Amino acid sequence: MSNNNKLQQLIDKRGPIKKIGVIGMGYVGIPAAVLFADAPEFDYVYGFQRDSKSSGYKIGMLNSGESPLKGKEPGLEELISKVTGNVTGNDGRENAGSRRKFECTSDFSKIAECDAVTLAIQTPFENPKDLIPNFTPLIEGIRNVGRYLTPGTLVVLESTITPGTTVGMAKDILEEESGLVAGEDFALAHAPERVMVGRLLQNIREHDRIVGGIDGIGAPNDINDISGVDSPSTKRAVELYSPVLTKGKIIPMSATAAEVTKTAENTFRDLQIAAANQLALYCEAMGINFYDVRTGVDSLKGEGITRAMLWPGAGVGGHCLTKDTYHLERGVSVVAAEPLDYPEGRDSLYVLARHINDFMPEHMLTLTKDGLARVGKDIKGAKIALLGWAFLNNSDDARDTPSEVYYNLCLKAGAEVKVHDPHVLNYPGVSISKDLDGVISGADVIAILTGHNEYFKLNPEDLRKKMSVLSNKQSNKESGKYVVIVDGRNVIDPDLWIKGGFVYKGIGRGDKNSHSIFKYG
Ligand code: SAJ
Repeated sequence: MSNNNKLQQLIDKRGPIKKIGVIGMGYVGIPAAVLFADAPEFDYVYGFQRDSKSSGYKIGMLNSGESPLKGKEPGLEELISKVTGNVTGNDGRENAGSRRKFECTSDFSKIAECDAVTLAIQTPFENPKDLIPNFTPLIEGIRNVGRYLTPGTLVVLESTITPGTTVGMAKDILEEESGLVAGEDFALAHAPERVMVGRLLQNIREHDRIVGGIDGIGAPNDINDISGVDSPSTKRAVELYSPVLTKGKIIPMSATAAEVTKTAENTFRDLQIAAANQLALYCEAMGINFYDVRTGVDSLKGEGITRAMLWPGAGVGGHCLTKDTYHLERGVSVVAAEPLDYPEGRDSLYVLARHINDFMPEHMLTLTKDGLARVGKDIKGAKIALLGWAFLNNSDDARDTPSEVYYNLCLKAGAEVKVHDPHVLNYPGVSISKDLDGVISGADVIAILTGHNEYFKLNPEDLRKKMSVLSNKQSNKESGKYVVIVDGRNVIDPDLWIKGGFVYKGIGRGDKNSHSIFKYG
């Protein structure tokens, strides 16, 4: 009997998936678990969470129907409440409205009861320079699964991982801990998450879902070797994810192809942003308006013709684009099925894109210094109002924010910096104010790092009144009374501010960055 049949027989004997385990109660695991629990096809879901000092609190919160996730997540709290049986029925009796189908627990031995187990544990890079991801938390999760793994169970990795991890490290650990053989005794797949904070449930339901199982077991390149796309592992993973999709479709492939898909989709987004950033720097150097060029390029339409030019800005932050390129780069050496054929001695295009995006906060400092020089000031001792700490517009997420890079560069250059952000409540080592007037008053420079809606309402006259800058008709010499405004997110109208007596600098605005300084007041 070929090994593929053995696994298929085990799965058939076990019958349809009824009990599911989700490891890692974070912004990926929680919505995934409650969506599984809400699907009528499944009977019960365990959410596994270590009872650690930092996140053990989630267990009690989830079991009482509350979401431990910050920020607005439409429908999530209601769904948690429903699947934990905390919704009272219309006759007011407790639990009359819903029965418990989800339970958060730190008892990992319950994995033995599960037909399918998914792992959604973060894999950050300690330091992108050496491309070594910190897999420690993920490895601990995989070990826990291996310890309680039973024949016929499906294991799925949802975390973003270096290509080659599922068929490599994960398979090895699971086999070592369980004594079972992947693809023969248990099914193994990768189904990368594609969720974005603020729309977790919607993303899982509506995005297409990449599902990649390991190949069916056979001798390498054996004609009986069922490639991942239709191996028993992939088929079982398709059974797991299909019930939670509404608009989304399942896209089956091999486990390694799924890992490359996830890392490549973010690598390509980072590349597109870098292409826009480089063109913006060129436009500044050539004294033209990047946004005119973008409109022009974008006008080239037609079947199969697209340029999809993205937007230049003060930098690229967040947990996805800043690291997934390095996962992909590392994957090429980890998987190494064939020698890589690539232009000798040339940097990877993708890593170069990362360097260009990481350069943008430095460019913001250059614009700041150039603006101050126009009013006869030096960065040393200058007072800078930094507007926007979050890495994303109208978000409180500050992970890997470019604002921090700019902030540290300004401090290092001897400036004083005050930070404003309407959404980010706190950040280690940085005081963030909600008082925009307070942050701006007395500033020599206003630097816009994030495109929060609030900043689009700024106007020069209003600001001038608020600032302690003399507004009487003094001589128009370029003296300290002029204030510099540096726009890192194309938020303000340059002409309005230049006429309002500000010294303007903007990313991509080569047409305005050397404007004549107007008398004001
Ligand atoms: N950014 C630019 N120019 C752009 C777009 C973004 O400078 O044209 C900057 C943003 O300011 C931010 C960073 O890039 O600092 C990342 O922005 P993002 O819109 O890519 O947001 P993320 O990091 O949350 O990316 C997520 C990713 N989703 C998942 O990994 C599931 C990404 O694949 C999505 O494409 C992206 O959301 C999205 O489209 O919203």
